Amino acid sequence: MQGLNIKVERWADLSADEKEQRLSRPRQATATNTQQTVQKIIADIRDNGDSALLNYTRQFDYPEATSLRVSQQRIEQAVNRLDKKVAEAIDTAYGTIRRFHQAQVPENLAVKTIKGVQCELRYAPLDAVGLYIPGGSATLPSTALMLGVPAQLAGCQRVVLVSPPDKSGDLPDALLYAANRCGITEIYTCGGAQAVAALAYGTESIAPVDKVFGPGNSFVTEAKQQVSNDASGCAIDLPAGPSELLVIGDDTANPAYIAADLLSQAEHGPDSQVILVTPSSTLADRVKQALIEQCQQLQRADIAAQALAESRLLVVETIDEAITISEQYAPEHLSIQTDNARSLLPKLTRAGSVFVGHYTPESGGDYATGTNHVLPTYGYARNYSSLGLLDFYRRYTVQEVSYEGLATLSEAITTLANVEGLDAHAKAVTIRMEDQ
Ligand code: HSO
Ligand code: ZN
Repeated sequence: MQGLNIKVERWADLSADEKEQRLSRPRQATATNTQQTVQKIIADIRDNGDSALLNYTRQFDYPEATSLRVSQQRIEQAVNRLDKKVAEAIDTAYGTIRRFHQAQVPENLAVKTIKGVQCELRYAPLDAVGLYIPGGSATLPSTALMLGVPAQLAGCQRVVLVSPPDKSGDLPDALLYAANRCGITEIYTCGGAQAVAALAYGTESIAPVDKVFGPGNSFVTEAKQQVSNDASGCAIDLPAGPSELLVIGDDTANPAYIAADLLSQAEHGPDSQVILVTPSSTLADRVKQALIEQCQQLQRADIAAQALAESRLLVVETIDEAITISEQYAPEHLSIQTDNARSLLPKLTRAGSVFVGHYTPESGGDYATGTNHVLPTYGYARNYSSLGLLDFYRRYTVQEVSYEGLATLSEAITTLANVEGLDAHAKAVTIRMEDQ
């Protein structure tokens, strides 16, 4: 493709500033007033409920919107008429995602920390969860599975799915099929900050939820941030941003495979970022060539080309240097296409999801290997976890102490209470000890 702006750079030739710049995320196309806009939308939903929600839906998504809830009849229609092949693909993905997440079901545990003292860790599913599925240029039934399967396995009592309506006011059959597969019956056609606000605070027709999950544009992300900072709002999963992929490759890698992987993330949006780090300058040159050849054949060539403009092909001295760069960048997705790729795993932990070897395309994890595709972006892989079943639970503790146990601990408790100048704390122990 002419004008495809991508160059191979030798890491050692870059200055410290240039190195930092190459590993910085593309600036978010977030308008400075996003924060205020979202604030206003949230306030409006809190004050005016459904009527505000419908107004925004008419303004941003579907001018004729008059209702929000997707009827059971419409869900059944989608289930019955969905193309068989698509239904089977969703069923396959449902199966693998379910198997991987089923294995994550937590077990309560009990420990005797000292004679007569039992401490327990218990898990309870969140009561009500809201799943946000973005609309826009690509419809994402796969995201409905990534959120719906763990919500179903955890046993959340209420699972609400929201997604902005398309130009005809509808949601895609495949999305409704995937939701139905996960046992979701409460589905609303609304999106954006207004949908997040409705989930967090409730409206006449949507009862509030305890936690909102799912990716979205900068307005959705900002709304999630704001409702989670408010004690009367709700919890959120993780800050999600534009898609990212970092590939570490060596001479054993196939440049066409790597180019295909880089493009698979680049096609998500103009702000996606894809990076190759390799000790082989031959590989870097070939990947560049393959990117040019493959990009022009894509339906979303324009989007991918824009993302490639902010992407990097970096030539380093050694695989260890590639590892250091990856750990510093902390990509959402990390693909290792080297000889004996698995042997690098112990050194590569800062990534949302890792794809090992030449036959593990990143898109496999997006759809059907079984791992979750809701992952920390923007470097959050340094301190946030990938979405998993546990995110749909609350964890809390229980303790039970016998007279004997309290006698053993009384000295420690009362001493610490006195150190902190908290008499009543000490007294709550001594009063019991004096009793016998
Ligand atoms: N790669 C995306 C998830 C996705 N891909 C959905 C295709 N559909 C997460 O970064
Ligand atoms: Zn993807």
